[in-house]
Amino acid sequence: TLREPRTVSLIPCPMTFGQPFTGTDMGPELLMQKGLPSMLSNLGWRVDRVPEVLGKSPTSPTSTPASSFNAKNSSLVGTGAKELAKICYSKSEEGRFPLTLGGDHSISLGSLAGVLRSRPNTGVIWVDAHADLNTPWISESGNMHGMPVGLLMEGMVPEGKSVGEIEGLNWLSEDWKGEDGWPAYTNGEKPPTLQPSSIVYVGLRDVDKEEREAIKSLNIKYYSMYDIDRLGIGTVMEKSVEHLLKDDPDRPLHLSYDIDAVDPGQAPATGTTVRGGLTYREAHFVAERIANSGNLASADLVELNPTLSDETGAEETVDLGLQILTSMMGKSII
Ligand code: HAR
Ligand code: MN
Ligand code: MN
Ligand code: MN
Repeated sequence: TLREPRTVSLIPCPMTFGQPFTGTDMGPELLMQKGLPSMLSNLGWRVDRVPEVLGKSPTSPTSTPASSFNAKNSSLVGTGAKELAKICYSKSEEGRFPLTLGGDHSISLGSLAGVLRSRPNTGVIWVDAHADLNTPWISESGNMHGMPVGLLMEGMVPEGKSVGEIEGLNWLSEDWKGEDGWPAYTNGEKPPTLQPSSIVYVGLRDVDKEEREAIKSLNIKYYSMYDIDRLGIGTVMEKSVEHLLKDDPDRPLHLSYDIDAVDPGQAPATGTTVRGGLTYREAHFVAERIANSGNLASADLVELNPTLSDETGAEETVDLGLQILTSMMGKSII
């Protein structure tokens, strides 16, 4: 899937509108300041630095237009996701590795849609305390960082409804007219979707009732913290890779890494901490094992929010984010 020389497109996407807090917009800049581009070139990647996808510091989420759907700030989230989708689509088409730095997790609606349009057989590893499988029809909070998987997943939209009718998401509607960078769906092409069999969850421990029912009824593969305790992270990752690659060993993989998957002791600077998460080593191992598959072709790191902990906690969380990124991009211990 990736072309030589192997090139990573670094895409800063400082979205905050998918959740209630400001501060998630600081993630990309901190990761860049701490040297991410040179770390990646030291690992042998050519680094293509993409300009920030959203404009400067967004205004307060509370000052934005209300959505008639149960999807807060959906125009802003949807428009940002569309811009990100365009970039991830074109970079994928060029054979590059789109690496998106969040921002809250709503941006993965855009990165995944873009990658899936170019590489429809992509398999997804979703590392998160949460399933992010909500839709406006089932969400309790209306926060769109809890919806990126649900909005793309085949079988999650109720009969007679469609994602394309949500404000900001018309670019995912079948009759989208097309614009620069995101053309209309013609010649039988459908808007990008994800099959339930094409995703594996790792690290779940806070799942809403309707999400749980959907995981069971759609038979989505998951390894919760219970499974990690029972099997160990080694077995969990073997099984995860096997699930995604068994029918097509060359399939491209997308890793969506929500820093809140990690235990709050190691990653306190994030908006929705849940105790009992991945240890420091488990957090690395997940990324290392996916890197070792040789199939990783795109990724996101999301939900860093340095304003939500003390200074030491913020620094430790950003440093861990950098470690996870370099691990997924091929850094090994020896
Ligand atoms: N499931 C809850 C909701 O939809 C909480 C989602 C929290 N999401 C994130 N992303 N931090 O994983 O509101
Ligand atoms: Mn998430
Ligand atoms: Mn989460
Ligand atoms: Mn909950």
